[in-house]
Amino acid sequence: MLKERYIEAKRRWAQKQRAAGAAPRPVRSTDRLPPGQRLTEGFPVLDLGVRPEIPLSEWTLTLDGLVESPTVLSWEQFGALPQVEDVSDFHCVTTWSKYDCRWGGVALTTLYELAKPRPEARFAYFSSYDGYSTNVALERCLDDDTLVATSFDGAPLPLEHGGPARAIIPKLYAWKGAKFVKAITFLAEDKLGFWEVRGYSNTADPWTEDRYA
Ligand SMILES: Nc1nc2c(c(=O)[nH]1)N[C@H]1C(S)=C(S)[C@@H](COP(=O)(O)O)O[C@H]1N2
Ligand SMILES: [Mo]
Repeated sequence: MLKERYIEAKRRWAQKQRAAGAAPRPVRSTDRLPPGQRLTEGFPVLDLGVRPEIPLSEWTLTLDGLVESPTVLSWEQFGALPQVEDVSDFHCVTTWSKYDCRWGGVALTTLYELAKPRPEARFAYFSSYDGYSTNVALERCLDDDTLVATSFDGAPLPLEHGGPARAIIPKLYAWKGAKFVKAITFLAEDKLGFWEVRGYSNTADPWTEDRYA
């Protein structure tokens, strides 16, 4: 079932890329703002008060856990993977939303294909260089708009927004997107992340105001 979801995500991605070359993106619905959110024009920064500066020569992204091919990617290796761009809306649980964020990087489906999680793996646990972590069920994030992003608006992702690389999972509240991402661990059993152990919702759906557990 995950496999089908994964294939379907790749198919939609190809379709989206093709459409982007030929025609403008379709007009979105007007009820774009999830309940309880307000639109911001700026881009607030939320972190733990730590912004780890990792030289690119020392940066790595580890893909491990229940995978057939445990992988440690250098910055060069990461940059050599197929790169994609996706425009999405960003919803922070503290009630601000930002529209039309243009992220560039590597699709989670590409990393999934590389590491080859075993069928028992149903969760992803993201760990970051600042000690942050967050967890997501694969069926909720193995989609064509989930990226490990290294650019924002066509420029390298700034440190304050999680550079050099961060996860983006647009369909969920933004705390599910780990800034300064260091590892993605595929697990059979769910394991709560930094905010999830502190009372934030495990599922984090902005459309149902699924904010706190
Ligand atoms: N590593 C790390 N990732 C993180 C956080 C953090 O403190 N550390 N904060 C989360 C929260 S609560 C939000 S709302 C978004 C904020 O992203 P931004 O600072 O780019 O707006 O990052 C999420 N990812
Ligand atoms: Mo947040």
